Amino acid sequence: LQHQQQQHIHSTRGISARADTPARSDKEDHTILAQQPKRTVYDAQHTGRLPGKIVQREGQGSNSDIAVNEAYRGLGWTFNLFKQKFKRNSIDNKGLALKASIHYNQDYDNAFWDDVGKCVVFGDGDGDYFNRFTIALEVIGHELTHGVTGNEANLDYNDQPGALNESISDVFGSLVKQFSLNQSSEESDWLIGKGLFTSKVQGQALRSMKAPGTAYDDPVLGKDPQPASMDGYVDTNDDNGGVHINSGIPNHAFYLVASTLGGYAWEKAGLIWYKTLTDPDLETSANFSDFAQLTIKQAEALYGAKSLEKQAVQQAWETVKVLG
Ligand code: ASN
Ligand code: ZN
Repeated sequence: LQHQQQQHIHSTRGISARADTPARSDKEDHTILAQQPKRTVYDAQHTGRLPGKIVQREGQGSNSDIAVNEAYRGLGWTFNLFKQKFKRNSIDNKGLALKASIHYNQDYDNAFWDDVGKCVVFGDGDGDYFNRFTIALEVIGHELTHGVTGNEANLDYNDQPGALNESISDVFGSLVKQFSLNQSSEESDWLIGKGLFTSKVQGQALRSMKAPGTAYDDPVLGKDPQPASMDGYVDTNDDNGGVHINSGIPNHAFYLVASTLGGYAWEKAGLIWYKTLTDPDLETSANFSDFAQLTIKQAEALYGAKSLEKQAVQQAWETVKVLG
């Protein structure tokens, strides 16, 4: 893991705490610093049997299979974002060992979180339209975040709560990528699944948080169906009620907050979303409006009732027409 620098300042001049941060005890600092990922990568060897054969353990050197290295690295960056920016110790906040399985099935055009095996699973793609799914770091972050959501709000995987569940995975997936590249909101492409399509596809990614509905437009795959506001909300029985479609709406709200506030998206927008995800008031059946109200509550708790941060959150949900 390359990105080990800490926001942790022990002053040599005898000044113990920074003015903008509440002092943490040395014991708490030590507990967080000591947390390390425990990663294992498995190879399903083009079968549907999970997790498969162990091909990489924590601390082992690099592997000759690029998918092994991509998966291992993705587990590490996801662990580090949650640890360093949100003080979360792995998926369950109790140091869960991270497992990834690659080469799942044949020509498999997807990746998923296996909640029974507590493992992220990646297909190789068909090679015709889709490349291997480990190619996009934000996809690895997306799938692992399904594990986090399952341990927290556990949002129902259909209709609006399902689209929120999907959106939260896109939000933290994108943050993992931005964190790995040390990118600000302005520098980020806000794409999910960049590099997954082969060159024959007319499209740059699976989804765009910045411009939902514009990620691809291909003669065979069709057009990106995502709306950017409630005006385009898609009522459908497909895809568990359009969970990967209507997620464009909360995705765009997050993008608007992050780009209004500027700088690193994990610092403010990400923290507000993380506090909301872990808020006991976020129910499994929450709809967009419920979630929006809680983000405003968390922005106020973090930054104050009259803060620019709270105003940005309120405005974003109004722009996407979730709030009136
Ligand atoms: N890649 C998808 C997701 O994480 C997998 C699925 O829909 N089951 O949402
Ligand atoms: Zn998902």
